[in-house]
Amino acid sequence: MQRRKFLKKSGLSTAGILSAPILASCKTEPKTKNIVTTNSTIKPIVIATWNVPNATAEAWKVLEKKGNALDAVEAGVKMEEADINNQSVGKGGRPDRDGNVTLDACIMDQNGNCGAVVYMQNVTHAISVARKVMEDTPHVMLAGLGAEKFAYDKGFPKENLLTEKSKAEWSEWKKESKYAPVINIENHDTIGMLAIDTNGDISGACTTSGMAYKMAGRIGDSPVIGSGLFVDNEIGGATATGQGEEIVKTVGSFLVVELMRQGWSPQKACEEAVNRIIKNDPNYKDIQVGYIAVNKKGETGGYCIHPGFSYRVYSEEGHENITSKSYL
Ligand code: SD4
Repeated sequence: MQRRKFLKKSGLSTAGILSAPILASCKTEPKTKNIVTTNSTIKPIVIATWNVPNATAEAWKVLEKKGNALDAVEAGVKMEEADINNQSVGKGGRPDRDGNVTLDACIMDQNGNCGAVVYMQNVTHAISVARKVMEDTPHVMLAGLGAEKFAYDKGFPKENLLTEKSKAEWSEWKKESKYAPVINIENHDTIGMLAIDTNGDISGACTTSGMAYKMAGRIGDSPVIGSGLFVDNEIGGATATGQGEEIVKTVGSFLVVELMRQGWSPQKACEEAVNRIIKNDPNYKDIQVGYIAVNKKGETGGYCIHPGFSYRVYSEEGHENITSKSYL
């Protein structure tokens, strides 16, 4: 698989969400609703962006013991944060252009509570700090030094997140210093995860070190509730990977969930969210964005611009990596 295609910055204008004319123009607008009112159909499930078998297996361990979806997604994505071979998340992540590894993460539970950290350095488990923000503060989002100090206050250890491998690659990159994000840079990238537990409750988590060699201070979609992740326990959840700027401009994960609220399947909702990006950006061939979604019935979907994206599903029916359909 070709993993290294260079991207360009795009001039996407801000896209409106859920405006009546746009929805009215959608030929596949469905007639049915996805809201489930009984628990007879509840089947636990976990899905995650990219082929991350260790992460989904860890989340499943929580679900099969009848643990809750929030604990499952936290435990799942922590596997990737701790894996120094995953250079897009947590420890071992690629740095910004100044050589600093800065992490973004958010988490959302079945009650609509959420927490996030952005631009946080020196702490591996950004997702757990985000959860602490959600549970132990009156706020939703902490940034930079404030997030880091909060993490230490909560007992998280200070660690050097820049591995020799990522440092060496950065030193090489500095020779030309050309910011050119790479499509499908690995087969495991930013991890977004959604789970439904045995009570039928849905939670989600999303964590990343962001785009490699980004400007200092840059924040993508991943820690932004509604962009990188959104959960509505009545409807379902969605999460994203890829070029965050495009996802933020279309409030992508919120859009997917709102489309499911109107009866769209997770698959069709992900497709429409990608279509919104494509419609507004003539340079769409130069960017990658992928969405995954699950609805309250446990149906899943995924869609992306470029081939090469996949998502991992773990349920009672098995554990598999699904190649996402793509626009191109
Ligand atoms: C970001 N969405 O920071 C993340 C990066 C990513 O594939 O997903 N890369 O924009």
